[in-house]
Amino acid sequence: MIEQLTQLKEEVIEKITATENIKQLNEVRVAYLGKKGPITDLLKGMGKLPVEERPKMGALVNEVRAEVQHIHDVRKATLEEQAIQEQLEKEAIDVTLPGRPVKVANAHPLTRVIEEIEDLFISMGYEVAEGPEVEKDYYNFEALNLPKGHPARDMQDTFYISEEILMRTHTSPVQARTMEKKQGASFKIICPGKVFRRDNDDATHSHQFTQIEGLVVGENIRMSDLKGTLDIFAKKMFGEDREIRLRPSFFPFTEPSVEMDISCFKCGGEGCNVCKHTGWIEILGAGMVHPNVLSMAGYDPKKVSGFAFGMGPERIAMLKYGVDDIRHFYTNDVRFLSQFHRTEE
Ligand code: 2NL
Repeated sequence: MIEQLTQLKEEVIEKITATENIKQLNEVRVAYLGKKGPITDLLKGMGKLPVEERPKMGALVNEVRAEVQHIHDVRKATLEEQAIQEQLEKEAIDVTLPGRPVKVANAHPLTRVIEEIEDLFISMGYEVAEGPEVEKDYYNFEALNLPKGHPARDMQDTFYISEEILMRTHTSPVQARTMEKKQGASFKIICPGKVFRRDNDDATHSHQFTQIEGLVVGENIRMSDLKGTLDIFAKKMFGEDREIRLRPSFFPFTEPSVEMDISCFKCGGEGCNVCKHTGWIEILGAGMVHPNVLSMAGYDPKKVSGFAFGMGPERIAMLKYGVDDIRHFYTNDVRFLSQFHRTEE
């Protein structure tokens, strides 16, 4: 029986050592150490032994069982550790691999142009002013030296809400409101926003578009201040080697009025398709604030003066990015907009 026990011990140790996973080990444990296993059988069979041999034999069987149990426990710990390691290896993330590029949404090209212009003027001490898109006839026309019946009112076909309320046709009413609010104090503002005109949409016209106007009011504001400011603007937006040119023009709210051209940023003035072979590109309108506009807002035109300018961000963006149809800005076609996206690495 001792021999049988020794053989059984060797057999079960061999089986335990050969197991490759917890499942196999469990099977061996049930088969050898379980209630129906050979060790239990041995204990049960002790009844056949002479009485004096039973305690010795019982102790021996228990010793073997304890030893086998210990070897089982050690194997179990080893296999469990091995399983954890395998799982960790399987789930390991290689943080040194390059990441997948993520498309990052960008501002709309018009917003970008507007913010670029805002930033430039903010750096020169201007404040950004905003106002209502649904406006009073008074601020849109009257306060800007365009009384009822003025021929220039026909120049802008207007969406009227009622006789006195309309969709603003330019951002100038924001400036008229600001002048009124400042009560004679000097200031520098830039006014971006949506404007509306009754127009048939085509490649260069839209019934809704954007505008940025600037206004500086104070003592001794001169034409040379306007010219210097516009020169900085032209160089920062279109390149340091830009030159500007002022041509006489007319606006009801400025006197004198000018149109500003920049030397062509594509050909440098030689003549090309962008500047239509003139060497110059028209960018904006400007002028010295009309004395009537100043006095209507409560300023004394004998003591203060001002300059103003206005431009269309659509036109600036079309020139800067080579866009050939203004409608691209409003249709939200991702094939157009994604060209202004950056891909972050
Ligand atoms: C253009 C020309 C311009 C102004 C806008 C203005 C506003 C006030 C007083 C005087 Cl409150 N002027 N604005 C002046 C000259 C030109 O815009 O071509 N815009 C697209």
